[in-house]
This record gives sequence, C-alpha cells and structure tokens, in this order.
Amino acid sequence: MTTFSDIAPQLTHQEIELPSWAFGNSGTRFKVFAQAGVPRTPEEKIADAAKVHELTGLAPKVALHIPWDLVDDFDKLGAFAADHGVRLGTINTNTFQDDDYKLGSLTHPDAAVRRKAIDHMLRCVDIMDSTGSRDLKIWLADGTNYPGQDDTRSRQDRLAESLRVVYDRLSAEQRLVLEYKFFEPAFYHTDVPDWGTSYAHCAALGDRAKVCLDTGHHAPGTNIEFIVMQLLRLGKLGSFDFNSRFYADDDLIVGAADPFQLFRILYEVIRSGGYGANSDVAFMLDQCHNIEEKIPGQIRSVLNVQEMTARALLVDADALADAQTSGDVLAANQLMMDAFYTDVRSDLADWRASRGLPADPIAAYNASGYREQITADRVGGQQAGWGA
Ligand code: PSV
Ligand code: MN
Ligand code: MN
Repeated sequence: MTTFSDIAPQLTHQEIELPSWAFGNSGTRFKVFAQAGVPRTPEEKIADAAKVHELTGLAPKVALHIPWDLVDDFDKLGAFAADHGVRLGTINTNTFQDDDYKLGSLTHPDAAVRRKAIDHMLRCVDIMDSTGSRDLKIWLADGTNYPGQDDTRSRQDRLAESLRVVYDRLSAEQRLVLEYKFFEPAFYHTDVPDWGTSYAHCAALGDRAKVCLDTGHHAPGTNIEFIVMQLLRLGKLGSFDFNSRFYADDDLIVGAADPFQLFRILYEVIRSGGYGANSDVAFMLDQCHNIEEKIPGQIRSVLNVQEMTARALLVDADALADAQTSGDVLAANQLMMDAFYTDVRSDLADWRASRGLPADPIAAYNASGYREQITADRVGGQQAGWGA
C-alpha cells in the first residue's frame, strides 16, 4: 500500500501558475461586482499572486494577459516579480476585444485584420523575450454564429497560415500553446473547438507547438482524462487551464464542482509522465472570482490541486497493474477509489508546517493584515477584462 510519506517527496515538484486576471474585478454579462482592495496595476496583481505563493509554496509564476497587463518596461516588471519571490509565466494573447475582431482574428476573411492579430501575437513574443516566458498561449474567440456565415474550410486554411507566421517567430526555447473551446462567444461553430483540431494545427507547426487543455471547455459528460492521456501519449499536452464548470465555461474554483474528475485527470497526468521534475506540462489556473474574495479564492484553488495530486499519487500502481492484467475489474476500480477517498488534508497541513509554510494558508491570510492593507491602499481597482 502506498502511504503519504511515500509520496510526500513528489509534492515538492508542484508548480501552479496563477492568472493575473484572477485578481481583478470580474463578473458575468449581467454584472461585475467590484471588491475592495483589488489591484489597479499589473504590479499589484503580481503582489497579490506573490502573497498566494508565500502562503502555499505552490504558485511561483504569474501568467500575464496582453494588453490587460501591458507596461512600458517588462524587464522592470520581471524584476518587480522577482523582488516579490515569483516569476512571470505564460503570456496570453488577446485578439477578442477590438471591434475589428467581430468576424474573427487569425481566421478573419480580411487579410488586414489577420495581419493585425498576427502583429499582436508577434508583440507578445517580443514581451516573452523580455520576461523570459516560455509559453505563448493562444485562445481564439473566432467562429461563426450562423450556418453559411463564412466558409469553415477557408477559415482553417487561414488559421494554419497565420499560426505559421507566429510559430516561426519563436525562439528555440519558446513554445506556442493552442487552446480549444467548443463554443462561446461564437455559437454555431468555433475555429478551434476541440483537442483534435488543436492537435492537427500543432502537429503541422512543429515540436514546440502544443495543446492547451482548459478543463471548462468541454461538453458535459466529456471524458477529459482520456484526452489528457491521449495528448500525453502523443507528446502534445502543453498546458492546463484549470477551473470548474457546472454548466458551461463557468471558470469557478478548480475542484469545486467535481473533485473526482480532477483526481481522475491528475491520475492520468501522473501515470503518463506529465507530472514531476522532468515534465514540461504547465499547470495553470484560468479562473475568475466573481463573488468570492480573490486572494483566498486562489489559495483554495491551488490547495485543491495539491490535494487531488496527493490522492492521485496514492494510487498503488503495482497493485493496479496486477488487477488490470488479471482482469479483476472490481479490485482495479477499488484501488482507484481507495486513493480518491483518502483524506490527506491533515497530512498536507503537517507537510506544509514541516517546510516552514502555514499549516492553514487561508487562516494565515486572514491573520496577515494584507487584506486590510490593500483595502486601505488601493482605491478604484481594475477590472479583470471581462464584462467591460
Ligand atoms: C475564454 O474562454 C477564456 O476563459 C479562455 O479559456 C482563455 O484561456 C481565457 O479566457 C483568457 O484569455
Ligand atoms: Mn482558458
Ligand atoms: Mn475559458
């Protein structure tokens, strides 16, 4: 039987990247609820993310979204992050907020709009050169609302051509990660709707193009862990955007809606070599905290990922292989369920304390005085970018 002390050393490998936009005000198309003390600048978002890392030891990187986090001097922003004990991570492109992008960006029928979107992405790669970021993450809002609105085949061809220009600009250490989403904001078709389409483009581009799997971007009932396994098997899983969904792209706290699904996903990641010192799979959160507090919301999120990672590591791989080989269906399933039902929370609290971290990071945040300080210091906090 695998015990917590057997797996504890593997927990030190965990790094979860926080999205800068999780710290800004956010909401739905109905209402954005402002909160006291939210960041007004990219620096303040980084400071909040650094607080999450300080209290959990799990989140050493902050992902930026351009232009939401545009600054004049990215070298300076990187130095600011380093002073706060974190690094700048994935650069997320934004080709969905300008009027020009109404009919698409990289797939737009007008070459001038495609060029504008490509130029934005090339600018993002310039920023990566300054920040030392490895990954350029591309999520496209491109698609159509009505059958016949545009020629879907031509849009795929334009997408391939546009991506090629961006990919060819990357340096040898940089990667392009292409995120898929089955609908929204386009409702009839999306130009990168599924892992197969993302995979097809990434395979054509080259080794440094990989798929980004956002857990909220699938139809209900999709076996996401199977997709994880397949992409890892093909060497094409680049990164995760973790969040929870009850209905659509809800962007709720990861592990809140379906902890068992998160466990199953992390089991496949571990089983296929996507976790650990030698893995290049990026674990990111892509969440918005519309009504709950943001910093504790991010703390809860990274702890949820850690908790399900620990449980997934507890699966007794040898016993499982034996049960699978001998066709013992019930024993094999029992081994998964035994690990899933193991309560690791007090072991994790002890593990944190043994590493000089607070046993209860949310209680430590509540006692830290940081909330009171940012509430007093920051007036007129910035919106994350949604619902503007
Ligand atoms: C929109 O669906 C989205 O949530 C995508 O998941 C991106 O990763 C994110 O926005 C930031 O652009
Ligand atoms: Mn995402
Ligand atoms: Mn999304």
